[in-house]
Amino acid sequence: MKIGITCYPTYGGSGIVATELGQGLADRGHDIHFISYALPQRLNAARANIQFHEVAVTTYPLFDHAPYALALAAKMAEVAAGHNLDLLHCHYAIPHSVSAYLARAMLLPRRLRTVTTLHGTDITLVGADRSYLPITRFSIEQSDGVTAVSAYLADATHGMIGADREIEVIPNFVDCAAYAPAELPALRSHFAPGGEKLLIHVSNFRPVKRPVEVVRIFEQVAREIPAKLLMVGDGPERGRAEWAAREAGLERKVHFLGKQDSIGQWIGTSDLLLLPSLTESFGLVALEAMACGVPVVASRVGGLPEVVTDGEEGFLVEPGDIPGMARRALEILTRETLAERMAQNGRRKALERFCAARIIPMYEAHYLKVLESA
Ligand code: GMT
Repeated sequence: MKIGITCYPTYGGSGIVATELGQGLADRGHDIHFISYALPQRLNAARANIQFHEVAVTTYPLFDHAPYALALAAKMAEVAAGHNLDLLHCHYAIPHSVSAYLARAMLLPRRLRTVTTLHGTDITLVGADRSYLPITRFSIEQSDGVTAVSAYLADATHGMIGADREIEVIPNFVDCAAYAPAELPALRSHFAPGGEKLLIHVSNFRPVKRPVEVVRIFEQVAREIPAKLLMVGDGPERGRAEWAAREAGLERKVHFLGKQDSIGQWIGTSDLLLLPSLTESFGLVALEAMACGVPVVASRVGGLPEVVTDGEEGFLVEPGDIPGMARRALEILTRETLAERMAQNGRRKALERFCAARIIPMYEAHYLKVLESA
């Protein structure tokens, strides 16, 4: 198949999933065309059957806001016609699927198919600003195929736009070879020279990720046992989280590392992942930790219970319950057999249910279904 993929190319789960999907599909012989305003962050392998098409947005004194959705639609139509694409796969309804709808209309009577994958913020964005509801509903209804990364998100979408639209749940996945139990001794000895336990948080530091709570949870853990915290990523709440660490006198124990590559190596070197988010449609980083054999303490919200089973690969705690999360973290960090069992459970579950090799064929089957439909 010849497939166009549009995603947000930045640091975030949806861009990672879209990029890994494109690379996996290319490995399986498909021609992949990424269409976006920047090269997706994890697009790393040179392959003859992967191309990138940059969307340049013209600025003009009349425009207060550059019309990205229109520039994207024009580029989608150009690439689809020039490379004879079978379908466009959009990660996020807003604005990508609206652009794909326009591109498809521009190319009529040729029938270009469109698939939309919902990652979550499409729906929370609508929740926060109802003026987006009609266009979000429209773009989802008009897509030839729609997938969601968790049953929770599919249900939430049905709750918002009505139950008629078929939404296939295709969970996120992980490269089980790149994310595997392995620790980097140089990292471990640098950050935990005295044998301290290493906790890690990885996110884009949006308010929904609750990075300040991560620091507060760690503060309670570090009162009981020797421990260090690695904060990986960057975003709007980083300053507040750094301030919270300083205020608590933890500046020598909490390391803010900013955006990093090779996330699997950072996670694999750690003893526990903290993810106290207010909501997560899936929580890709929890899956990455499980694949690395690292237990997770996360909020019991959204799609996270579809990834982490409480008591099996980690613990789920009510969002905002800082003492509860600290207690669960301490339980794992002080009971070696429990930690080992959770590590093994996580790796096994990732291998059995969430490896790329298992999930990518589900997208292929979805595409075929869409192409065969009238
Ligand atoms: O959570 C974010 O801020 C980033 C966002 C994204 O665009 O990557 O994440 C969403 O999509 C991920 C990939 O499907 C999911 O793993 C995250 O749970 C989801 N974030 C939220 O629902 C808050």
